[in-house]
Amino acid sequence: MLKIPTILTADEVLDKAFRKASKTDYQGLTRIDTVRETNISKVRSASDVIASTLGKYVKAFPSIERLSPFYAALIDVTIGKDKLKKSLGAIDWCRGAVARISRDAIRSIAKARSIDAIDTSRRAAYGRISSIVKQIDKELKFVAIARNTIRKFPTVDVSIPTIVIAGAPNVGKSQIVGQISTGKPRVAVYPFTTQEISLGVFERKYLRYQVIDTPGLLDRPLEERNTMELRAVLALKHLADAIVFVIDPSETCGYTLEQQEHLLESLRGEFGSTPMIVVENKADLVRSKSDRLKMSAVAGEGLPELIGELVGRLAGSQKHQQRL
Ligand SMILES: Nc1nc2c(ncn2[C@@H]2O[C@H](COP(=O)(O)OP(=O)(O)OP(=O)(O)O)[C@@H](O)[C@H]2O)c(=O)[nH]1
Ligand SMILES: [Mg+2]
Repeated sequence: MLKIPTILTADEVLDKAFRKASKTDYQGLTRIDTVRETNISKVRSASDVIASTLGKYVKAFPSIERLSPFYAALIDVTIGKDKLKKSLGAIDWCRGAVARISRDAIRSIAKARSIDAIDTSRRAAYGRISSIVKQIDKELKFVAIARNTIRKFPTVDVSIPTIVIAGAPNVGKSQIVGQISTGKPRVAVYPFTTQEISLGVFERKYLRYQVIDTPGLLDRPLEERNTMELRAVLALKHLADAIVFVIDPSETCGYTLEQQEHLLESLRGEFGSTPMIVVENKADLVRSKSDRLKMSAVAGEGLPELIGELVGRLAGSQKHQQRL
C-alpha cells in the first residue's frame, strides 16, 4: 500500500555515510589546502548521506493524521501510533543534530591553522556523528519492523463502497466473495490473522463495489476477544459500508444456529450504525422458515437478490453519498 524504503540500522547508516565520505578527494594549491578541502568534503558528504537517508525514512512514513481511519486504526493496533510517532521524531532530531555537527566542524576546519588541527576536528565530528546516530538505533529498528508490518497491510481502496462478509467459520463466506466478484478475488493478508483474505470487486450501474472476506476476524463473539483483537476488529468499522452476515442453518459449518445468532448479536451491538444484511446460506441443504434472504453460494442461488439488496442499501447510506 505504501512505499517505504528498507530501513537500515545505525551501523549500516554510518557505514554508508563514511564509505561515501572516504571516496572524496580534493586537490588544492597547497598541501594544507588539499587536506582542508578534502576533510570539509568528507564531513559534508557523510552528513549529507545521513541527512538524506534519515529524511527519506521520516518522509516515507504516512502521517497518521492523513491516513484513512481504517489504516490509521490498523497502524495503531499493529504498531502503536504514539511509539511510531516518537521514533520518527527521534530520527528527525538525529538528522538535524548531524547537520549541525557537520556545519560546526566545517567552520572549524575552515579556520584551522594546521593539518593536525584539521584532522582533529574531522575526527571529532565523525565521533560525534557516530554516537548520535547510534543513539537512535533502537528507533531505527522499531521503524524497520513497522515498515514490514505496514507492507503486509491489505491494500483496500478506501474510496469505494465496501462490503464486509462476516459470519462463523465455514458458513461459506469465501465462497460468497468468489461468487459475487467479477473476476478472481485478490488475495491479501491482515497483519493480525494468519489466514489469507480474499478481496473481490463487482460493478453495478457504473459503480464499483468491493467485497472483503474476514477469516478469523468476525467469527467469534466480541466478548471473547482480547484488547488487541478487539481493536483489530473495530478497525473494520471504518471500512465497512455494509456487512453481510452469513448464517449456515444446516449447521454443517460446525456451529449451532444458537452460536451463530449470538455472534450476530455481538456484531450488531458493535457495528450498530453499519447496514447489515443477514443471509442464510447453504439453502440447498436446509431452508428455514425465516424471512431472511436465502441463498446457496455453491449453486449460485440468491446472489442477484443479495447484490440488489446491497446496491440498494449502499445507495441510501450516508458514507456512500459522501463519496460520490
Ligand atoms: N452445500 C453447500 N455448501 C456450501 C455452500 N457455500 C459454501 N459451502 C461449503 O462450505 C464450506 C466452507 O465454505 P467457505 O466459503 O470456505 O467458508 P468460510 O466461511 O469462508 O470459512 P472460513 O474461511 O474457514 O471461515 C466449503 O466446503 C464450501 O464448499 C452452499 O451454499 N451450499
Ligand atoms: Mg473463508
